[in-house]
Amino acid sequence: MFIRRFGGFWLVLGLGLVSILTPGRSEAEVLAQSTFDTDSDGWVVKDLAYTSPGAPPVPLGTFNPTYHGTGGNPGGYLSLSDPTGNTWFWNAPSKFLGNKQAAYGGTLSFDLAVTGAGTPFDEEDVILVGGGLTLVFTLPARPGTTFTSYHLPLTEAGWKRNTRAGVAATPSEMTTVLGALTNIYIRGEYLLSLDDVGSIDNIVLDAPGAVCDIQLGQSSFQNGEQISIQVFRLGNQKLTPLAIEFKLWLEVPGPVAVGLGQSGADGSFVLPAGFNQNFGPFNLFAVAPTMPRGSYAFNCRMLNPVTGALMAEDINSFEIH
Ligand SMILES: [Ca+2]
Ligand SMILES: [Ca+2]
Repeated sequence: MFIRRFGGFWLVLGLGLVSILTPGRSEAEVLAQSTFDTDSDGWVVKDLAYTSPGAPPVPLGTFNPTYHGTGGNPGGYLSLSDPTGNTWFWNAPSKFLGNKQAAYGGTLSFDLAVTGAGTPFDEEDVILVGGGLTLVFTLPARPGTTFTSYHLPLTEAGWKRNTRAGVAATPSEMTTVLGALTNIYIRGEYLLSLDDVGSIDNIVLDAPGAVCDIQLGQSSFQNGEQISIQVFRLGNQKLTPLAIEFKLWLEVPGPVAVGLGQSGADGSFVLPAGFNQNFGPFNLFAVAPTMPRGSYAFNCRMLNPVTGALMAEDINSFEIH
């Protein structure tokens, strides 16, 4: 039944129905987030030991990052120029800490960018400390020079004890850490040189819920290039089936957005418990000379079909030059 519904959704995608929608940011299921709209939101940088931060890490120094009001993904973001020969990490403020057991089964998301000419090096990428335990996670790929989005599962999957070569974490260890979080460290430095700059935006700690995750292959496109969608993930992290109303749309230069698909307003679009599928990669369309130049966005949103409450959203801006 789900597959049939999803097939119907793609049929709608092909028809290209037009509607007007205004994007916003999701607050649903969010336990804590920093999007840096006005300031650094309490984030600081901690220098940890190179080549091993320790378990738990012992910070060697504290630095205040630079706040930028524009140039983020979108809006404001933070950056830091490599200050020392140690390895520096973003250090979460108190609203991300304490008892966050509700995040078990959910997601820790953030966007990172790194510039510089040095040789990349490996170290623990994300470190959770709490309840007498240290759990670490290795990112699937290093950040690029433009913002790269990461979505880490807050189950035991992929997490190790103490070091990135450590034993696999257990479910009870993850719930223990999440129940008494004292630190979340996210590595900001990936290059051995001292010319590197790391940036961060959109840190979000989510309780389990609906997932729509879109990731584009690049952020700007020219004539003849395909708008490539690398990741198009739909999911339900809950332990029970979840009815959603799904919307997919394209923002184009000008006031009118193009609806590409919607499904489930009648409650008939149900994601099975634990559903997690990436329908990408695929190409959205090729850039033609007749298309308006400017800012576009390819976006998805999931709503509660009864109340209309926002359950998940992903806004992905790109430019056509
Ligand atoms: Ca931002
Ligand atoms: Ca460096």
